Amino acid sequence: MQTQRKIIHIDMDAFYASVEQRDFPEYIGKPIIVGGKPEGRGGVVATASYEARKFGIRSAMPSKKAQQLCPDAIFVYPRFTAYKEASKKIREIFERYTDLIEPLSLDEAFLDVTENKKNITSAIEIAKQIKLAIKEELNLTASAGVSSGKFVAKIASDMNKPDGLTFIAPEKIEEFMERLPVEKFFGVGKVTADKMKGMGIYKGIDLKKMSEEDLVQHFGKSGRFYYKIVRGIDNRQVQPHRETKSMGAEDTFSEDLTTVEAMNQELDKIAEVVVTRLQKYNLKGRTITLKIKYHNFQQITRNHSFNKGIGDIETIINTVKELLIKTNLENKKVRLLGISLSNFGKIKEKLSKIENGQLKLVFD
Ligand code: TTP
Ligand code: MG
Repeated sequence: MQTQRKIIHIDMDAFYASVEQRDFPEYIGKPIIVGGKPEGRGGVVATASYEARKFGIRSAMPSKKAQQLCPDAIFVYPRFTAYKEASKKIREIFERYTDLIEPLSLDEAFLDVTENKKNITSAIEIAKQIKLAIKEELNLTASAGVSSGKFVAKIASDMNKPDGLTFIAPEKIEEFMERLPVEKFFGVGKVTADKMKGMGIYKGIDLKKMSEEDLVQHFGKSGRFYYKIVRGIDNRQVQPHRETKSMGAEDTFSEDLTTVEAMNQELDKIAEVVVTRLQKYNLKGRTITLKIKYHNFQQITRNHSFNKGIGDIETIINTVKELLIKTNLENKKVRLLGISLSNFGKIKEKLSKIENGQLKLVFD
């Protein structure tokens, strides 16, 4: 019999904002917004302290809007060097327990502690110790999710934030998934969640009623994944050496698109999702790729490369729309559109180059 895996997902609480509050005690207890300033053309919120979140402020929101919601909020520019330093120290704490660590961004990682360097049998105990070490040594708090698969561990870490520790026992996973609202499914963006709701799918239990073929027909490859995950099947390994090669989003439509206007509208929505993801992982890509799947399942991709990293929504939207118009759209019915960025290169530490109140990431 295969032993039940023990997976921990750790995610730091209000990461950038917490580092700022730690390093500048005058910010403690105050609504802090890390990101671009609201003046001028205006930047966006990278993250906000929990005090600021009470006003409805969220990541990726325009800073101008955040200021309207909370006029007393204090805006601070990101200090990536400090976040990288904290991220490195968190990793050193993880390494006391296991080398099977898969970082997803500066502030989150999966750990496989089925076998661990301290021979501790309880993954909950390890999660407790890691949280304590982060608090004592770094003066920061983290939330942890513990389960037997990556998907549920990741959802669990978000359930009792901040400073949470949530364990979902393997025998409870299926029931947990049945009750889970679709928008909480990791990887299901707002667009897909809305589409699911339009089909009467609100929770895992509704997804479970669909056949695998139906799910694939409506959601493409992801459909197969949903079919498995809702049944608690998640054997994906913790991959310590995974590198992000491309990042994007795509959507399969409930009705095929036949006009350029409709396609452009969908591209606007998909681009928004892509940009939010890029921001979260601090990435800019030199290559933008448009994927089109026609109603007969024939698929094409078109791409365009730049000599610098791209992460802004305008360039992405303009590029994919140009790529789209250059394809032959005559009598074509489109069932899926996707946008991805790749060719990330190394992000230089020169991150404080500020133009028009917005922070720019610079590539080597
Ligand atoms: P998150 O873990 O998503 O957010 P968080 O740590 O600030 O808050 P939470 O307690 O809910 O986990 O992202 C980690 C960091 O990544 C965040 O502190 C700032 C950055 N980030 C962006 O720059 N842009 C984004 O859109 C998001 C979501 C995050
Ligand atoms: Mg976090």
